[in-house]
Amino acid sequence: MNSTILSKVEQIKSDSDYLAGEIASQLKNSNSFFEESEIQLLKFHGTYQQFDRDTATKLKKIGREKEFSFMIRTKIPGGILSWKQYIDLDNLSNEFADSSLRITTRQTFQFHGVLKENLKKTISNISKMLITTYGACGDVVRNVTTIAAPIKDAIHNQLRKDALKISSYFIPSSTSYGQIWINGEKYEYQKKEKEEPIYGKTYLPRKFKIGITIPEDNSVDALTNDIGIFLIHKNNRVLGYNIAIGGGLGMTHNKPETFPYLAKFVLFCESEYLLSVLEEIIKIQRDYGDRTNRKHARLKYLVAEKGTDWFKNEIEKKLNIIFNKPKKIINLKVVDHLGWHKQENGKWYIGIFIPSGRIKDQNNIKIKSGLRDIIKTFKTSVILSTDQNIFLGDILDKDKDLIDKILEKNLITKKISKINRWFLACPALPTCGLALAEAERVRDDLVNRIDKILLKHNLINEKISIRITGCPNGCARPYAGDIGIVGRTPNHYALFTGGDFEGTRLNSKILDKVSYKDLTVALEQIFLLFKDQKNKNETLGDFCNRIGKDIQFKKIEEVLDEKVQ
Ligand code: SRM
Ligand code: SF4
Repeated sequence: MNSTILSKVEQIKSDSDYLAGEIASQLKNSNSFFEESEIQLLKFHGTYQQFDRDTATKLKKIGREKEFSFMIRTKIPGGILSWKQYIDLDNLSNEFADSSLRITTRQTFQFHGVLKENLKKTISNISKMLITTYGACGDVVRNVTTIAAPIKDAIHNQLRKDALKISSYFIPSSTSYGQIWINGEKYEYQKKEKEEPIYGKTYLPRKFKIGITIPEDNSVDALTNDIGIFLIHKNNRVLGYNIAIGGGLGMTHNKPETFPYLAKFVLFCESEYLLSVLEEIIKIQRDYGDRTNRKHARLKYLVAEKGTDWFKNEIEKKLNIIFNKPKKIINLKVVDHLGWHKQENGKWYIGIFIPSGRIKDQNNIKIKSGLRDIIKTFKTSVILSTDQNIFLGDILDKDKDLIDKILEKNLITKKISKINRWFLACPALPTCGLALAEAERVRDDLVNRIDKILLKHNLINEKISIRITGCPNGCARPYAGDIGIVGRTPNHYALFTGGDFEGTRLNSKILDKVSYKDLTVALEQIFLLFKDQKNKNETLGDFCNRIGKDIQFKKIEEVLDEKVQ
């Protein structure tokens, strides 16, 4: 650690009386915003204060206040909802938000555009649906992710059970949430009530993420989590869990001491020890994580600096158990679950593609109305996925055609290009306060441009994962895809290539700053190199990783007028 002065957020947490702060009183005043300390505390309660970045500069010029509103993030472990919960959330988004529901890359829903006067009503209504927003953000364990496809075999059932169990185990204990949003306005921490037995008074040094999956399906990008869990099984029986630690993607441009990192395998444990192993890892991060510098506070820095053997020893010492080394995992895979699939007992599920996870009606494409119609009529189960799509399950054979007709009527796309299928984009502008460039709003245009290039060069059938974010924080996991496009300055992006489709290798930067216009010109050159020089069955990510940065850079430099970096 460079300094011993705690970061500002540490003081705010410490003074907050277990996350209460002055939220309750500030909720009642007539301001359209909260004060700085409360903004930080509100995150633990699942909400971010934002403002419309499209209008902010203009309003400032005429001396008017920014247009503040709130993003509310729910916590939906494994992305699993009942049909009724879905319909209630849909209603709520019409009543209090900007009428969109946004599926996040951690398989939950966000509401955008909620005004302060409606914040309490929205959160308390969500809780009436038996859904919480507590711990959806903040320095605690966030939404626990797992495979979304509602496959009902013993192993997938177990994954879902584990995700729920882990999520409830690590939910904060402080009663401030209930008292502020649900029962009453007055918050008084009562000593006799549960304190935070795991987190302590200042919670964790930073956000903490857990994902659980099986080696046969890494569609959840498990290694990008602080803890990535791989359930190991044989003959439909759970043998135990491989635990990987220290994944995380956020970094800052031009600050090499910040970096994306994939989780490293540390140990194998049997089922009975899963929760205690997770708890010990979290407590190690609680006690050793850097609380002086939030850009160095994630578990990944501790793992990179201390190594996995140190972690294994610490966990073993605390639990007084010697654990085996992780089981060998050969080749992770990513399964495509979109479209119709048999579920069980003659029932079906369908995975439906939602661009950027944005559920809304726009012109004659009526994603929101169409989904609502299907879910309400057929009372399907609903599951959100970490690639921002939605799954509807428990569908009878006789209803399949009717559902297809509703999808068609509302122009909800079933046939999409491969690039579109795997293309992720974070929200970025206008809601995200950290965005440096556009992401979600340029997604469809970029997909179209790339598709055209691939078609021209006969590469349209290549399976390539491309992910764009408006800044280097990595919310759509850009560094874990074949290609990452990362906002740099307005209208400019850094370009990363050479990751893999399975999420086991990070990509690396080949261009530091390229304009949006030249981005596709640069990508075309990489596709041409790939076409001419790839080995049989080689994927784009593997190819770029093999040839390295210099060859790609040189090829791009030849065709771009503007000097690239
Ligand atoms: Fe994220 C901050 C959106 C998944 C890394 N993320 C933000 C904020 C809250 C901006 C802010 O702090 O003011 C964004 C809100 C924008 C908006 O208008 O909605 C935001 N993150 C998102 C979502 C909605 C992106 C999406 O396309 O769905 C995802 C919500 C997930 C959820 O339901 O919990 C989202 N964020 C991620 C992921 C991917 C993942 O978890 O699988 C990452 C990379 C993995 C990781 O954590 O390292 C990610 N978000 C960040 C970071 C960088 C953290 C770091 O260690 O440096 C920030 C900034 C921060 O924490 O300081 C951030
Ligand atoms: Fe905002 Fe950056 Fe995350 Fe995109 S990657 S949502 S721009 S913080």
